[in-house]
Amino acid sequence: MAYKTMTAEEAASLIKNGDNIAFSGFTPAGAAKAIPTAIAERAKSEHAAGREFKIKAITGASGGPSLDGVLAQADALEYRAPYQSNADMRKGINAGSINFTDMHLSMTPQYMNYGFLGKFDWAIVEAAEVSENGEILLTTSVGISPTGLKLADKIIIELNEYHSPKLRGMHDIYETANPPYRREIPIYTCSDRCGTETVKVDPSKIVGIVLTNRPDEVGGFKEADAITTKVGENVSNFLAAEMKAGRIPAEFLPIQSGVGNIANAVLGAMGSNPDIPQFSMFSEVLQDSVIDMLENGHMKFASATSLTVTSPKLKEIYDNIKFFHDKIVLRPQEISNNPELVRRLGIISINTAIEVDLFGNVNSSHIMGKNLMNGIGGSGDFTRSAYISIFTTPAVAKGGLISAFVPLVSHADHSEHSVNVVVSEYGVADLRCKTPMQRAELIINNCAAPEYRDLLRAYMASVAKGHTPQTLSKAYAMHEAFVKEGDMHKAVF
Ligand code: 0RQ
Repeated sequence: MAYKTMTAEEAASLIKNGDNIAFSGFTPAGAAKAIPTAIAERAKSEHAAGREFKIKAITGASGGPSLDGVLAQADALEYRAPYQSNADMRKGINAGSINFTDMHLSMTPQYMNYGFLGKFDWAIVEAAEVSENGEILLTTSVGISPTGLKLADKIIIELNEYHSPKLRGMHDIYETANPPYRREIPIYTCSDRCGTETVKVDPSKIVGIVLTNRPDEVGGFKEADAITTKVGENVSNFLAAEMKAGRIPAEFLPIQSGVGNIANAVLGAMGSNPDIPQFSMFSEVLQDSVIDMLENGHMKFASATSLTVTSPKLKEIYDNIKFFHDKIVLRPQEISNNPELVRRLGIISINTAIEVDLFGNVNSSHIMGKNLMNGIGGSGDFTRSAYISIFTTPAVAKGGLISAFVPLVSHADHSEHSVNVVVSEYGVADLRCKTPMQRAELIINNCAAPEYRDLLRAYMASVAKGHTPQTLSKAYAMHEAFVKEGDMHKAVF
């Protein structure tokens, strides 16, 4: 091998306190694992010796437990962006010990290019192959890796033989130029390719290769329950009706779908709805259900930045790579989530809300206005430019003590101007081109849990009139009732 091989511990010993590191990974897929774990161990021993040791870590989205989990547990993070979904990391962020910026995921590579995230000392990237002339074959995600590899002073590769070199051809690496020299992205259908199979770097920047053999740490899914199944059916029936009404073309439109159990249930319901034709995905994450739908013909093509699939599903893909090669493309997140492409291709976006207010503003990221759950992720990249933007949520949380439908969101991620359709297990509120008053009525009557409808109606009856009726002193009465008495039902209007 043309490069120096080293252990993860040797690699970690090269990192300095305060270094800014771009790690591969978008969700646990393709995330660096061995080196961040060794960095966490190094941090622990430095701390034990009374020395400061923290890094700045930028990834595509969340990382796995061997990245986010270990670094948070070792108190090794000075700064983290743009998304996370790890319990220890969440604790550190909400306690104020980890500085974190919740960021639109398509913007992260741009902010790196613009210098907004500082100079990068390192790119630590998982690869399936590295050639002597510096061609890097990425694994199950692209994320920010091309940008990190380009900008970082030095590179360390985790060469993970768990992943198959058969992945070659599945990636499409393309970077936009910085303004004012930017042209349109030459992608006009979901399956178009405009880039290269590998990321090309200056080989002299690669200071070491760490050999590993580790699967992605992608968790399984809960079986769909009665509520997620109903939400999925409501979305799928709404889309079928839109097509029947001629508002979605007969060849259908590409779908973006978030992560998690509701997203899985929505795709499942779409796959079994006879009125929805074969469709394509133009999304950020491909989960197990997408692979099944490509196999059974419900889905034509899938474009994303990560293959966030369980190990058995990944094996299925590697064993049947010929079939999947012309059905999946993995792009940098700047491209997979690019608003220019979302608008051009007419993407229907489907994401999950934590809470929705009566006027259609959506909170996807915070609990009771203050504590971060995961982050906005790619939901804003797609929502703002979508052909139809949809948000799903169960009508209640915490056994009914919290209503997902509230007078005013306690944190705003997606505004009423970008949110088209809201769906719960009870039904669909189609907010398109409606007034604030009409939106409130639709959300209360169609989506809110029946046990909360009278309370929400009492709020609307009591508020000061205006284009968007609202009484600021009462707008958070339901949240306050939960915070003080543990139950939103106790709000009085
Ligand atoms: O809490 O974990 O303590 O039980 O939030 O909620 O219902 O299990 O649903 O796992 O799909 O997460 C929005 C957080 C939903 C997720 C969110 C509590 C609830 C539970 C989780 P527990 P569920 P999910 C893709 C694109 C980011 C935006 C996005 C998410 C926990 O989907 O992070 O879609 N989305 N990005 O009890 C208090 C409420 C609550 C509440 C739910 N109103 N108040 N707690 N919970 N609603 C991501 C990427 O870009 C990679």
